[in-house]
Amino acid sequence: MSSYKIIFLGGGNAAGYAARAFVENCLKAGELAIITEEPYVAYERPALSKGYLLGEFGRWCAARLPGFHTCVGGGGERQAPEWYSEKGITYLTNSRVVKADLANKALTLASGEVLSYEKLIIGTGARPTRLTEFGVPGADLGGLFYLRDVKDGDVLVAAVAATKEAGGKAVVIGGGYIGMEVAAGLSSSGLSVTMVFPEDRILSRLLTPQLAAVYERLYDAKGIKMVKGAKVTGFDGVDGKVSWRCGQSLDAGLVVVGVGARPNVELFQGQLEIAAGGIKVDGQMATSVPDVYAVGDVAAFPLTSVASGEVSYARQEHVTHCRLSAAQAAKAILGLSPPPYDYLPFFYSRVFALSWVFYGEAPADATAVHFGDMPEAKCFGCLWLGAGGKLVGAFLEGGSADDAAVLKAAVAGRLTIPTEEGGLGAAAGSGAAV
Ligand code: NAD
Ligand code: ISD
Repeated sequence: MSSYKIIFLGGGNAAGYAARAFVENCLKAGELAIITEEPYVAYERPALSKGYLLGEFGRWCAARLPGFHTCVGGGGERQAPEWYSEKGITYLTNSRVVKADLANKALTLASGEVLSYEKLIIGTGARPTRLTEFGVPGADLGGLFYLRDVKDGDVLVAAVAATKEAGGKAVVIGGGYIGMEVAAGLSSSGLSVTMVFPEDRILSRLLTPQLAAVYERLYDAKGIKMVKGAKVTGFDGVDGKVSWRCGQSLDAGLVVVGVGARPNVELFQGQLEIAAGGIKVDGQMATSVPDVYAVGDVAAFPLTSVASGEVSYARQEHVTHCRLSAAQAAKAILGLSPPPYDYLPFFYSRVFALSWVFYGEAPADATAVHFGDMPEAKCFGCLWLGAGGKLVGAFLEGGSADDAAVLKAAVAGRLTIPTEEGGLGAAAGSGAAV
């Protein structure tokens, strides 16, 4: 049995950032092992739904490993496999953990090998929700693709190339982050894309109708069709193609599904407290079992609502949280007693030539105040004002890093914006863009 002072279970973004934090804080050679079922050391996952899909079409700028190993996305060193060996970190790739015995501090690999630890960090992430889980007929056919890891990305890039030879039609199911980014990627690769999603607008959990309209205009100009308010009701396979039904029946060479993600908690069921579908942790990322920590997509941590000030356990499926929570757990394990994890929700995306950031919350009952040159789709955004004119969320398309930093600080500082006559809130009430 091999023994380690610290084991990080999972090889996603968080693993690379935890390793970086351990090294920065004087980790000794031989103390850390990282276990992943993937064949690669940690990489910046956001690239997969953005630069990776530019594949054949834009090879000069397509993201490919080793180019996007962590921590290049967070402004750090590119940690290729040699980085880990130089630091004395054991990185077990192609290694699936099939049993986690937290009481005995032991992990069993699919090979039968057992590893023991003094401290464990769980960063098992999330997996795509499958349409088979909803019992959609034909959802298990070839021709349907999901996107979560490099293997998925490679399969998809190959399918894009094959589809271009065979009609060039693609369908994207889901109007969320994957749907929006993948549709742009497939379209940029030369495919004719139709998006199908149940909501009345793209990325409806964040974008106001006004913001969504700008992106929808762009997608329309790129030839991307949208079937809104609809769910696919089934698939039929014909000659390697997929025929999908949604009121009508249409053919496509390839279908990409992005209908959400589920946290990977199964190994720990009955052993750890669960909250919000994830592993419950405190402000040090410590779970309900001593010496076991959880970070990234799988962790449900105490999050203070910007709007209400209330604290509740929440998961955040975003790379910034992966990075910060991983560093937090590393510091806690090293006895550095970091202040309780204080996270401001953040999301960003890039589609075609556009690029946006969002800080805070976008509650339905807040007043949304739009600003900027939305018709030109250049620099514009939205502020969400809660009770008393308190700024609870801010969206910015096309601004500079300094602009984004100002908005972030304003949301983090719960800036109050006058809502009396002539103020921003009044402008919003009148429906004006300011
Ligand atoms: P999502 O939650 O963003 O979007 C899911 C979409 O699928 C929604 O439009 C939803 O209504 C739709 N949907 C749900 N069930 C459906 C069904 N039965 N039929 C048709 N549509 C259905 O999830 P996602 O886009 O799949 O993203 C997965 C994960 O990856 C998330 O954690 C996301 O945060 C992350 N991600 C983030 C970014 C980013 O932050 N820029 C980019 C890519 C992925
Ligand atoms: O920013 C992102 C992005 O593009 C993702 O895929 O965050 C997600 C992470 O992978 C989820 O942690």
